Amino acid sequence: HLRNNRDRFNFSREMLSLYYIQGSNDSAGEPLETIEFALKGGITCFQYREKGTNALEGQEKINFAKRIQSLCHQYEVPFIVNDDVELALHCDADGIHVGQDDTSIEEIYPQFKDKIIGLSVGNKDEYTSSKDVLQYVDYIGTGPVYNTLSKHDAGDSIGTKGIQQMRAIDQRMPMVAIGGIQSNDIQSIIEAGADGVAIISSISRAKDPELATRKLREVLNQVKR
Ligand code: TZP
Ligand code: MG
Repeated sequence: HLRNNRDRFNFSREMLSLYYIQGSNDSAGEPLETIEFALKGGITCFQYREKGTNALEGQEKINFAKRIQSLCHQYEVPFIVNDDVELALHCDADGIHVGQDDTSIEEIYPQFKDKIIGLSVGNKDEYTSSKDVLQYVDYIGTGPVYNTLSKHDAGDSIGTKGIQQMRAIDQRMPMVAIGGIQSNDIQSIIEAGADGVAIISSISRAKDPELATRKLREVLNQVKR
């Protein structure tokens, strides 16, 4: 079945390898510039996640999203919107990512038939309760693997054990690991069965985000060979 945005980004699990997430207030440096550094460094997917204090809203959010989107497309990287169904449709984003407490997959699926759909599934229990909708989902985000400073309500960290458990329950579902991940963690996370790593701060708050991205990418290339 064709589950892509006008054939532009045919979803593949390789897309999850180095999945970068950022909003307007996650970066040490200028937000859009930081995203461009990450794109230059070799991220394989981008998610626009606008949260926290001073989060952009309304037209400002739309304008920022569009600037990011066109940057992503210059680098041929899919642009996925977190949570905001209206924004994703308005921008004609390549996909949407929702959490367990966001708009339900049943509700969004009909509007996102030609787009990538990601769902946060943090642990075994969430997997069980999401079972019915997984048929509509292209990938799951699992974590937090480690402690994170980037999400206040992230819940208990599951470690690589948690990733392993999730992979044992479902051998096929494309899965990206998230939460406190740094380059040293990548090998064990991939060996535990994740297809890739989703990262905010170890890129966005790095002294040199492009170099940090390159290093993460190098490790992934080595480990996934
Ligand atoms: N969901 C679970 S942990 C997390 C999200 C959005 C934050 C990940 O950010 P970081 O800085 O890579 O820990
Ligand atoms: Mg959410």
